[in-house]
Amino acid sequence: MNVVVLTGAGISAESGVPTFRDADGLWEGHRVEDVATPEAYDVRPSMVQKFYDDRRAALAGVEPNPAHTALARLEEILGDNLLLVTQNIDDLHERGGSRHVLHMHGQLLSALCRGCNGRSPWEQGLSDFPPCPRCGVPELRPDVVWFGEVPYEMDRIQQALMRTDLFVSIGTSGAVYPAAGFVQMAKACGARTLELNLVPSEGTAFFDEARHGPAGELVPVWVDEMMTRSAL
Ligand code: BV8
Ligand code: ZN
Repeated sequence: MNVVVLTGAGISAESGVPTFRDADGLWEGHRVEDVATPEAYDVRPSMVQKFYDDRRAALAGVEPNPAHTALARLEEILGDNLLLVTQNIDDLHERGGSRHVLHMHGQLLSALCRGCNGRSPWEQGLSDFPPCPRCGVPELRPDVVWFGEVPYEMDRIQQALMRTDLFVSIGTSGAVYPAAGFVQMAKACGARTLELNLVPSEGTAFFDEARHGPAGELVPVWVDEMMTRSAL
């Protein structure tokens, strides 16, 4: 059985990582949509760098929760038949044991060089504009996909959605495209669709089944159900 799982900020909420819609999506009084853009970075690079430096530093203080570790158990069983796509830029799926995670919106622990376009693992701050480890140019930006930029590995995601048997969306509001459109793509190609979210998302009507509650409770229960199904 082929399964595609899409996760959003809600899966990390119980780990203490604030979601975008908490406090109605504000960070230090700025709307996230106004900070997470190339324009904001061009006009006020230090403000945008600080937004990501703060979030990168906060990773040290959070731990994966049972939803992350349950998905790692599912990967043990399904192997390559599971594609885990996350919109999150934290490393909680990896720290929860998942070995193959597709970060369609990039990740905090990576830096992208505007000089050579190279990407390098990065744990420190970027506000002091350190030299790129690959080309030496001091042009490192957060390796995240901003509004108006193209998400990573869209071809691979679309290929997987077209042939999957099951599409499961966990902890996402369905507010941002193209991720919010994945359920329709999967459904159009014959997949069953399941939403696991605290409350009905904006796209909840597209799902065959929706369960509402905290991911830390819903995801382990769902993974246990998957384990007992012989059809895996
Ligand atoms: C693109 C990285 C072209 C950076 C992010 C008008 C109409 C439609 C679309 C557009 C439009 N104008 C512009 C667009 C396109 C735009 C877009 O969709 N804008 C929105 C605002 C309308 N999209 C883009 O620009 C994208 N690029 O379109 O390029 C293209 C298209 C297709 C193919 C090729 C090219 C790029 C968007 C990426 C932006 N970067 N993140 C960073 O992190 O700082 S977006 C960011 O917000 C997240 O990554 C995520 O994707 C998004 C939404 O966040 P969620 O993860 O859903 O979190 P949210 O807080 O919203 O919801 C949390 C949910 O969890 C809630 O439902 C809550 O109930 C639930 N929850 C809470 N606690 C729990 C829980 N669930 C379970 N358990 C809990 N405990
Ligand atoms: Zn470089």
